This record gives sequence, structure tokens and C-alpha cells, in this order.
Amino acid sequence: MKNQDVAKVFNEIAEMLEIKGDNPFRIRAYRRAAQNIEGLADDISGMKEEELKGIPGIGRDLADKIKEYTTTGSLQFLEDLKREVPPGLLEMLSVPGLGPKTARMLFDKLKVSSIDALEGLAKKGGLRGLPGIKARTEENLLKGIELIKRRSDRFPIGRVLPVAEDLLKKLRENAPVKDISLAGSLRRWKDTIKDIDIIAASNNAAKVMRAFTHLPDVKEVIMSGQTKSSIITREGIQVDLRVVEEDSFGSALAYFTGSKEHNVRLRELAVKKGLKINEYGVFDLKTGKKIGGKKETDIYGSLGLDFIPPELREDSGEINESLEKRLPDLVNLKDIKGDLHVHSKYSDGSHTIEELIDEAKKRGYQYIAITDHSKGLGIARGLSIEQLLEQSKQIKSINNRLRNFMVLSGAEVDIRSDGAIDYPDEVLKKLDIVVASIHSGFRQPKEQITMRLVSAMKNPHVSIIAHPTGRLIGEREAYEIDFDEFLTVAKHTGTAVEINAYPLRLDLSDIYTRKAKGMGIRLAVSTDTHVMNQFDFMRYGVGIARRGWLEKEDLLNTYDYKALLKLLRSKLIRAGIAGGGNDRKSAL
Ligand code: DGT
Ligand code: CA
Ligand code: ZN
Repeated sequence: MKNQDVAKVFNEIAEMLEIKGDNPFRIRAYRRAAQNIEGLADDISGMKEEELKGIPGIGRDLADKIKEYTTTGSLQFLEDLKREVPPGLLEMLSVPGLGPKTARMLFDKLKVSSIDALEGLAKKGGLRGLPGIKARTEENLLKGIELIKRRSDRFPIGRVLPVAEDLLKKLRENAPVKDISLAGSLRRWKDTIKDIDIIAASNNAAKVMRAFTHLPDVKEVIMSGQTKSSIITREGIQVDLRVVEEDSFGSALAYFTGSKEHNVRLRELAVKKGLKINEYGVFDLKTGKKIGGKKETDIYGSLGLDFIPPELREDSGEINESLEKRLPDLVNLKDIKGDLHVHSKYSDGSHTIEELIDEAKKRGYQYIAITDHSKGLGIARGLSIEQLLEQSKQIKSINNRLRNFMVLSGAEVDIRSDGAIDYPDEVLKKLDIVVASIHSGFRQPKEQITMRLVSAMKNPHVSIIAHPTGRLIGEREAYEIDFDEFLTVAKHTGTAVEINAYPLRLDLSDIYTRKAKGMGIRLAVSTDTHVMNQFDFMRYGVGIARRGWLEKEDLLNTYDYKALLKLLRSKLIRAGIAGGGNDRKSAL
């Protein structure tokens, strides 16, 4: 039993209590416990009562429930709730825009207890007239339902990569493979993934196939062949494994990494050079003689190309740049020197600033920015001005004690509906970094959303626009933005743009990231960590950065602390604010 499973059960309880209209504090207690359990480094199933009670937000009652669930595999309290709340209702809550109160009301009034029933009624206009439901509400529900249906065929990369890595590890241990690698969209770090593609080299394909189809993670074997098998994992993700001879490993890897469009271009280029490439190797067209295929570099080398990193293989100019020896030197995870968007216990994070520092140090970072929420609309536990200033003071005193590490005192300020920023400038100027973002009014027209972002960027104290499109992959569409205007103003005001590494966000997206770079806009990859292990999300953000052709210098958080402060300060200097008696950036 994993921590994640326990967290899931607590979240489920919270949802059911919500549908029942239970006490909000009790509901929040379950949610908070779930969040803290998910963030634990240690395995919860081995813990004693006393240890359990040491976890923040876990008292005796929850500790007992954890014990019951981890030892028996079920929880009476949950089973009782399930009898009161039909499972279909819970499923309905996954429809974006449908809250527990409405779900409950639909059930009470119309006995709606499944997404299908909801869809049928909404299509007929059968929900109109119920409390709070207009034609527009029905439209939005239908859009939400469509989003869920689409979600089922692509998964966010953050759900797929850990599963894939686990499979690779098990195959390395249990199957006679000489070499093995991920391929497909996963190797290209796309933000969503249809299925996992794995390529292995072995001279005993049958044995590899047997090991693969008998892994404990397999829920269903779809196809079991001599060199290719497909399975569905317990998580519901399809995995295709292909086994090739060692001397075709490179060409098979290139072929199945794709993208298809990239491969088409490679083959065209090959023909021009009198060569043929396929998954088995590179061949001379005239003689049919095999020239290479063991290594992936054989393929690119034979075509006179520099090696093209998988993230660039989308047929968006990479082959030409490679021919001209002008490929970017892509940023790497190890170039990241800090995280500029982190939440602490002061707002809705799970950890103290000291705990966050310890973890960041373990990752080799030089700094983090604490950016707790302001008190905006729709934000849980935002900080008042007094709390923010108190936090800032605490950070100063922590910094005085620290060696070789700095904490930037910051905030994630809400951009209000009219474009105003939650804190006044006198407060903002005391911070080292200000991250601004939209948390409400997602359905406003394009012009208004763009206006809000523009007016935030025009504030000289705003350093970075966080999760600029507001999307939650598979759950919420991006709000509409005039990207040309957004990026132009970012450029002119010297505002940086975030690539939010949280796997459901991953915005700015790869395409706009590349565009932003082209315009000379600086970016930052940040995790928006609320719970410790979310620091791990950095790699997904770096994946997007690489897909956006970013080099080290394009990202704020690859610079060392001093250089970073200078960059953050440059916007203020441009606006004629910094210099002289400003108390901001006191550390400089
Ligand atoms: P996905 O799975 O939709 O997230 O994206 P991919 O790129 O992983 O696509 P997938 O799994 O259908 O195929 C993996 C790679 O195999 C693909 O990127 C290129 C190669 N491939 C698959 N089918 C074809 C094909 O019909 N022609 C060519 N040239 N390549 C193919
Ligand atoms: Ca795939
Ligand atoms: Zn945040």
C-alpha cells in the first residue's frame, strides 16, 4: 500500500462529505491530511500510531483510520459513506464546473447520478430552471463532459513517466536486455502522452516478452507477439514493447521515438543522399549494404546531421538547423539553480520555510523563492499584508543564518478581475520577487483577460507571470489570451514568463515558449510546490523548456543568486524605480 493510495482514500472521503454538506472544517482536515501524506518521504504503511500522529494534520482519529486502511485494505467509514453517496455522484464531481452542492441538488431533484445521465439531460435542456442553472451553465457542463471524455485517451506526462520508469527498471532487472530505452512522445517529453513506447535490444526476444507480459503491473495483455507486445497497466495506460537485435537498436529507437513528421523528413533527406533508413538501419540504396543502425547517432551521422535531441524532433525546423550546425545547446535539469515559485505553510503549502530549504539544498539548489498566495478571490489561506511582512522578516533572519543558500522573499499575487494587483506597491517593493497570476474569472472574454495580464506586467514590481494560461490538462481549458499582445508587453516591460512545471499545467506551452524566446523574453521554470515531493516536477518543466528550444541563458533560474537578483532588478531600473534609497533587494 502506497502513501498515494491512502491520500486518495482521504480525498475521496472529503468529496463525499462535501456532497453530504458536512462540516467544512472536517472536510478540509481530510484534504490537508491527504496532501501531507502524499508529501511524506517515508512509507506510511510501516508507521506506528505515534509516528502517524507526528504527521501534520493527523490526530488520533485519522491515525486510527490510516492503520485500519493499511492493515485491512479497507475502511469501514468509507464503506458507510459509499452507501449514502452513490458512486456515480462522485464521478460527476470530475466534470469541470460541477461542484458538490450542484451535484447533490441534481441528485435530489432529478435523481441524476451518472455523467451519462447528466449529459443526456443537459443536451435536452432538461436542467434549466433548477436553482442556479441557466442555458449557459448547461453549455459549460457539456463542454466539461467533453473534456473528460477526451482526457481518457491522453494522459498528462506526470502520470505516465513514473509508471514508465518503474517498468524500465523491472525489465532491466528481470529480462535479458542488453539495452533498453523509452521512445515515442514520452522520450520527446510531450505534455500529454497516449501510450508508453519501449525499445529493447536482446538476443532472446521470447524471454523478454514473457517477462514483460508477466510483470505484476500488467492488468491486461492486449497482444503478445514474438518481437512486439502490448499491455495495459493497472493505471490503465497502454505500453508497447518492441525487441530488436542489438545492431538495430539505434535505428529502431530513432524510428519509434518519432515524431512521424520528423521521420518523414529524415527519410526524404536519406533518399537525396542515396540512402535508405528504416527501423532496421541505414542502408546504401544501390548496393543494399547496411551502413549503420546500432547507435542512434549512426542515423544522424550518415545524413550529415548533428544529433537532434528527441525534444526537438517535431519537424519544426530542427533538421535544417542541424544541417547548418546551429542547433541550440538545450538547457538541462542540472543547470537549474533554484525554484522561484514555492508555497509554505503560511498559505496553502504543507511545510515550513526551513523544511523547504533543507529539501532544496538536497537538490543542489542555491536559492528558492517563497511565494505564498495573496488574499485574492477564490484562494484558500492567502496572506494579509501583516502576515506577508512578518514572513518577510522571518526570511531575512533565516538568511542571516544561512550559508551558501538564499531565500527570496516573494509572493504570488492575485491579478484581480480589473487587472489590479492584490498588494499595494509599497508592500511589493519590499519583496525580492513578485509572481503574479490569475485565479478567477476564467471565462472572461479574451480582451479582458489580456487586459488583466497586461496591466499586471505594467506594474514594475511584478517579476514573473505565473501559469500564464490557467489550463489544467484534461480538467480545465486555458482561458483565452491574445498571445501576441501578451508576449509583446512582456518583452517591452521586461517581465519574465513562467513555465509552470506542475504536470497538469505545463504552461507556458512548448510552442509559445519557443515564440517567447524568439522575442527575447526571459522565462523561468518553477514547480509551484505545495508538498515536498512536488519539487520533483522540475523535470517536466525543463522538458517543456527544451521542447521550446530554450538554452540555459533563457531561464532566470539557471543564474546564480547574484546574477538572478540583477536580472530581477533590471525591470525596476527600466521603470526608473530602482537605485538609491530603495529598500528592495537589500541583499545586493
Ligand atoms: P502518442 O503516443 O500519441 O503520445 O505519440 P507518439 O509519437 O508516441 O506516437 P505513437 O505511439 O503512435 O508512435 C510512436 C512513434 O512510432 C512515432 O512517434 C513514430 C513512429 N511511428 C508510428 N507509426 C508510424 C507510421 O505509421 N509511420 C512512421 N513513419 N512512423 C510511425
Ligand atoms: Ca506513444
Ligand atoms: Zn502557486
